Amino acid sequence: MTVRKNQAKLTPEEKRAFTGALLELKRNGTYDRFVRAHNTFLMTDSDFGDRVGHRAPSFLPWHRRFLLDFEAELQKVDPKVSLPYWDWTVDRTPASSLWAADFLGGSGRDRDGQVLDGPFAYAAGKWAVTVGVDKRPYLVRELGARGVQLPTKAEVNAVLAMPVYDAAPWNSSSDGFRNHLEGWRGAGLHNRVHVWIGGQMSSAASPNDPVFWMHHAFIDMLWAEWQRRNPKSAYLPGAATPNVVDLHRPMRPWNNVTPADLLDHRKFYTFDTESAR
Ligand SMILES: [Cu+2]
Repeated sequence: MTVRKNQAKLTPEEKRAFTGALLELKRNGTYDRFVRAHNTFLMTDSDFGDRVGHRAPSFLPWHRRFLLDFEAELQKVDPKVSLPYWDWTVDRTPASSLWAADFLGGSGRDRDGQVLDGPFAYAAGKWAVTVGVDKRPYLVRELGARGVQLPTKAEVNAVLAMPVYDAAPWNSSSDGFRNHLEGWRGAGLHNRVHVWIGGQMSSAASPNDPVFWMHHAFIDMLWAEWQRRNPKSAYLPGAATPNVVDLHRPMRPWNNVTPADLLDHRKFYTFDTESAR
């Protein structure tokens, strides 16, 4: 069974195994298929039309399945690898070990935001950005440069206390747990982290930056934590609703995968925080 660990607790070998598997997926073309898929969905998801990956109740199950597919590819390269999660309420500065040269590398240089250290630096020759919104072939980060802070534990706890999963009109204006976690309302949790990192992470092609997976692994963990704290709350909508995916409707691009199939993460993996329970 896969165990997802806090990135801050990975051993040097675990960090090497994870970044090595990422580089191999990049080399064999698998990685950019995932970037392209995310880009396509983000561009077509719309508040007033069909929406599945974003601005919609299925934001959480869609990304859970997207991460599961990606983790399965990593494990084809190295069966010991799992997706680490990044708890940005704790590791919340550009000085965190996450951004060291032996892991993801750090912020980009002032002139153009280009990341210059770590395994994903352009000059290292293994991480050319090919799917994107502009022509820059290098990974860009501007950690904390846009005047926003990473969300705090208090902001997260306030959202985890919201008992209703989602509500009409089921888009970026909804009042409920999903939309506050996705970050279109309130403190802006998930979206604010993308903005704090900047560069490709604040674009539709956000998976170009490997931190995408660790950020979304934590968002996924917060969904599981919300379920634990709100055991009587259900995924909504429970029945057919225009333009969005209800509990039992299949989610594009998968065949026969519904939100109901993805509600219990323990079918697929556990978190390191759960083993002691
Ligand atoms: Cu995201």
